Amino acid sequence: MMLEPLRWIVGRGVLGWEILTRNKPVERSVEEQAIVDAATSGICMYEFRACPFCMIVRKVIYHKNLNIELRDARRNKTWGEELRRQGGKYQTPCLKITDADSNVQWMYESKDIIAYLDQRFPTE
Ligand SMILES: N[C@@H](CCC(=O)N[C@@H](CS)C(=O)NCC(=O)O)C(=O)O
Repeated sequence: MMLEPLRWIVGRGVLGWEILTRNKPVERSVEEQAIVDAATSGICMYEFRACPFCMIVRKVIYHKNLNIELRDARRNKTWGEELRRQGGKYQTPCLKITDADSNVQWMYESKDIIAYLDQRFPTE
């Protein structure tokens, strides 16, 4: 009961910090962005809005200008259950990567996720 207001306050702080400190998105031509969008179409991220680890990954996604669907696993029970059952644990951030053959990989750990995004979508 007391947890919800606290979570809300922390969440506002995290979101405010995220907006103030994130780097602006890289610019691409329409053609280049279409290629990147096609590559990210099979990727989504399970997150909690107030999670600082998620915030760090969101900043990377924003800067790299990646259209990765964000799934709030706390507010949306279906996504929460999906994460727990299919991913293996109720922890965020978690990237769900579906390849062209429909093979699914669940990637936990913010550092691993950022390394993966850096390798697939290098910037600078
Ligand atoms: N080492 C992990 C830590 C992730 C983590 O601790 N996430 C928290 C949210 S900030 C979590 O999912 N806790 C489980 C829960 O709240 O039920 C990372 O860097 O991604």
